[in-house]
Amino acid sequence: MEPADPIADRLQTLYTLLDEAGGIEGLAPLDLAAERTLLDQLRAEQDRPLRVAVIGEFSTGKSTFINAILGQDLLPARFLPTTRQVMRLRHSDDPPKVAVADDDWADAVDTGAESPASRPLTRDAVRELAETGQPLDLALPIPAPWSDFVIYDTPGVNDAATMSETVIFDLMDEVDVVVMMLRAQQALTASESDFLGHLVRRKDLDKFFFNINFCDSQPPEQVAALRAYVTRTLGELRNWPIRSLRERVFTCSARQSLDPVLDASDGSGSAPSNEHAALLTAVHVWATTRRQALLDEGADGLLRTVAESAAGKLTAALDAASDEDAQQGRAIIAITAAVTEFRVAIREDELVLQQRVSERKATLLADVADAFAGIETALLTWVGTASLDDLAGDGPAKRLRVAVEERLAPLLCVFRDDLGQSFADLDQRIAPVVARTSDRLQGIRHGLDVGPLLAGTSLATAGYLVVSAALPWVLGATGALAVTAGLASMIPVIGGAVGALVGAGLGAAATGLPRLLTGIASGTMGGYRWLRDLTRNWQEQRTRADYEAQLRALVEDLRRQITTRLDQAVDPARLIEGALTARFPEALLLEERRLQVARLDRDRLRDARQGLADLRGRFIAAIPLPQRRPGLDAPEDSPHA
Ligand SMILES: Nc1nc2c(ncn2[C@@H]2O[C@H](COP(=O)(O)OP(=O)(O)O)[C@@H](O)[C@H]2O)c(=O)[nH]1
Ligand SMILES: [Mg+2]
Repeated sequence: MEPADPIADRLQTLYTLLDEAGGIEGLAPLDLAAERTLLDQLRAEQDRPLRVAVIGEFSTGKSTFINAILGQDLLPARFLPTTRQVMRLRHSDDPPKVAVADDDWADAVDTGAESPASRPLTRDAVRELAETGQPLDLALPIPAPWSDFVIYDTPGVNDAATMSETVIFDLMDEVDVVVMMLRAQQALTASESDFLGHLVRRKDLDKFFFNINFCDSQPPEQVAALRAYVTRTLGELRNWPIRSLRERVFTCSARQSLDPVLDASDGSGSAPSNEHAALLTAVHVWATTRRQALLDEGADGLLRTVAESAAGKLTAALDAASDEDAQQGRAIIAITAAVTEFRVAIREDELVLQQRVSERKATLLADVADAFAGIETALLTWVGTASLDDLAGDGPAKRLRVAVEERLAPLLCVFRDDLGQSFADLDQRIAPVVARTSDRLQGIRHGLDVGPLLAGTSLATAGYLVVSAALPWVLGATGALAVTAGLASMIPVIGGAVGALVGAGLGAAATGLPRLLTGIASGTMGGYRWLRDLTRNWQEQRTRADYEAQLRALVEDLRRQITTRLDQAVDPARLIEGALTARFPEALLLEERRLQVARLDRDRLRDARQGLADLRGRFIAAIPLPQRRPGLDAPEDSPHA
């Protein structure tokens, strides 16, 4: 026993597989839109309501028959040909509505789409809209089991004015089952036979049921005879086996079926006739069974097509992935070989170029070193000889800059930017040196820093003056004391001599004092001047020397900076790369391609391949037919698995 809805299950499986196949990581998405469309069609076909068309010549009771199914006197039913267009009736739990249908009305029925111009369903509304002659779409509650059906009421097949034959002929193809109404009074008229003759040649009569209407107006034996006649005639017409035709020909009065229902709604009627119920059941069962059989049969083929086609695409993708993988591998080898070959080919050029660049660079660096030596000499010479005023201004900075520019610019015109940066650094660094030196030189120019020396000298002079002034007086006093003592000790000769000496000393002291004082004063002034000049010269020299040292350091710094920049800028490898690129652009392309290939994630590619192989196996397993093509039996057969 099969599961309840095998088609739905298989549909779901295939939808899931298609989803998985569409998004395998690491691989370009598979285009499975066509497969999905097929599944959608199958699902739509499975879900769509069955269709039954009621046909026959006018006034055979078609509308009445449908009204009996609906259980209400809804469709206009008269002896005049009232139904001039096809009317579709479909089940809806919403408030009943009627609308003029668009051209693509079959679609509107399948999707249940509402026409924007729909109106509440009343007999008057139907009558009114019927005047347009356009197909009408009626949505209303249809009693079970007919709620599964879309029911088509049609104009009479012999109603030439409406061109209804064409319409009905087309409709015949679209519906699942047809109920053809015949009239008991004139069953199988000439025109009906003609019509059926057409159908026999062109249409599938298997879906036809016949009802001999108006049987209420005939005695029962006549009804039985009529039925036998119709069955026999139809059998001859189409070579239908009479036995199966018996199950297709009914004798039910539409009027008699409808009236009791209508009456029943008043509470006074009875249920429709057995014959009516038998016809409806036969139509319903046959249509349902037949549709299921067609679906099963078609679904098998369709699901198989989808599964095989998807598996085929997966296989192709699998092959493509393997191919791509192999291709990338080959590309890597080829590119590596090409690059190597290319490098070998240009090796000589490269060496020559490298040699040339290195030589030029060495020359350049030597020239720069010379230039700097010249700059330094010129600058230091100038600092050694310049006046203090010149030194204290911004002369040194200017001179340095001018010297550097004069000597280096012609050498380094190519590296003007690098040079500019070095000069900017230089300006920044020389500024504080110049400022500091200037301050010190200003100090030397305006005053000597000899205060302590002067004070010491003054003190010594004063001491000397005091001592030199006091000495004669001390000597004199000593002489006087000696005279006094000599006189007193009676050594008059000695005393006299001493006294005379003292007296002479005193006299000499008295006369020499002014000259002594003048001599001391001029000696002190001379000493001061000598000391001052000595100190000033010494300080100036020291500052100049310091200045020179700093300038020398600056120049050296600049030299080092420029040399370094030069060294970096004149990089043989870079220059060679540039030159090679210009000469051999394909080398660059090859390198780029090689990088691209190297970036390919091999692992992801392998995972994706594995995923594809698994999925392909499951697709094949989902193919519903038991016998499978040998090549598709199992994923292990895959040469890539
Ligand atoms: N006596 C009788 N009258 C019927 C029967 N079926 C339909 N009629 C009447 O026949 C007329 C035409 O019916 P209608 O349904 O309009 O036929 P249509 O043109 O085929 O749709 C209406 O007046 C119906 O009442 C029936 O079985 N017995
Ligand atoms: Mg009608």
